Amino acid sequence: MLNDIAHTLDQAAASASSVAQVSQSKNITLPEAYEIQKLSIQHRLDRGEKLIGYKMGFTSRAKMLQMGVDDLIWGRLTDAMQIKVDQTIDLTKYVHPRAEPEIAFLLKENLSGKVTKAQALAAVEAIAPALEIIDSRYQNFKFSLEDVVADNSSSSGFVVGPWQSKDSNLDNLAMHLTVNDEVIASGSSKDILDHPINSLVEAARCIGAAGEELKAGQIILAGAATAAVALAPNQTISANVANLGSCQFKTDIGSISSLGE
Ligand code: OOG
Ligand code: MG
Repeated sequence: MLNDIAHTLDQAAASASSVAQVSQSKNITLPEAYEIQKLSIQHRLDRGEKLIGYKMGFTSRAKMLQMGVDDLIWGRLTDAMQIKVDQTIDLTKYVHPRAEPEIAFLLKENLSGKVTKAQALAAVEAIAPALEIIDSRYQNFKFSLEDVVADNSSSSGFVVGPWQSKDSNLDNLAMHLTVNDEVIASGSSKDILDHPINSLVEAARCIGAAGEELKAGQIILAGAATAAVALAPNQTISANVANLGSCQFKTDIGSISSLGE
């Protein structure tokens, strides 16, 4: 049964089509939801994609409020999800994409289980401003906690800006999401679990509890500081993090008749 759901969600992502929430027809537990996520991502790995990191979700109040979910979640990142700085994305490859400003960590050591903030930081190679493109495979971008976890926590794409020293100060840095040079959402690095390093501590704990390990060379997204913004054609979307810099991507001019559902 879990395998069937994993297959459906993988196909929905691959074909940019939406499906009904799992919870509408079945009661699944949170551990089952993570199992579905794993099975679903395995389909991608079987097609040749590589696991290159993890993302944390609902690490800020702004995100919890926007989506009506109030527990930390995590998902897997593959190489096919990475979008280059300044790349133009094809909107037909998404169901109803949204972008959100984040901070990324690059690891130089493995990290797993209960670690202190100092241990987490010691495992970091570099820090960067980042953007995540989330795209729920569920109709109307609506889901329960279990639904979104099964759907790889809405993970769809991400952009990582220039890597900066791991010693960069991450306290209370202003974070802005701009669309075509207009600031659409603003927050602070402090909005991410009071400090983004806490997100890395949580990633090590949650992913460790699932029997996996954050690995040297992997990228970990700390979670958005602001609510996500829906994408439309012909946009330039940037995340700007004070002192760390910025990164951006573009959307094509394509038709959006299929966006929304
Ligand atoms: C779930 C993913 C949440 C974040 O940064 O908080 C997330 C969603 O909002 O669809 O990526
Ligand atoms: Mg995110």
